[in-house]
Amino acid sequence: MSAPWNRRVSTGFAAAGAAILAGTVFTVGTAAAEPVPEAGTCDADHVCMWEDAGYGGDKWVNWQPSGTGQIFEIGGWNGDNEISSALNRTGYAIMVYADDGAQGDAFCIHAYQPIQNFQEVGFNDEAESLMTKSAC
Ligand SMILES: [Ca+2]
Ligand SMILES: [Ca+2]
Repeated sequence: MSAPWNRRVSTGFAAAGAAILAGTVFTVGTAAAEPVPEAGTCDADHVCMWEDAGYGGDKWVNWQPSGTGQIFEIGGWNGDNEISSALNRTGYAIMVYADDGAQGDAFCIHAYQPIQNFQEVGFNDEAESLMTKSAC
């Protein structure tokens, strides 16, 4: 699920989300947006998450953690409550939380486990933050 303004955020107006909602879309564009990686691929030692099942749509998470207990904050306008698939190419377990700051309901992805569709594990469009652990 993705609102139309999310598409625009992904293509160059990341810092202008509030302005987009306020209706002044194309006058505030000073922030450089990061390039959107190709959907469906994930580099070794990275955790990647997408808005659609089957590793499709916008890729909102592309994280290379370096230890346990590290938190990745999914962006409020860039992925919160949208994640529907994940590839964990790290040796860490990845706790996926329903709230910011590694809070709320959680689901644990094992090391190197792919989640093709979060609907199948009851956590679709829920993720707002992540944390590495040594094991589930
Ligand atoms: Ca989704
Ligand atoms: Ca978040």
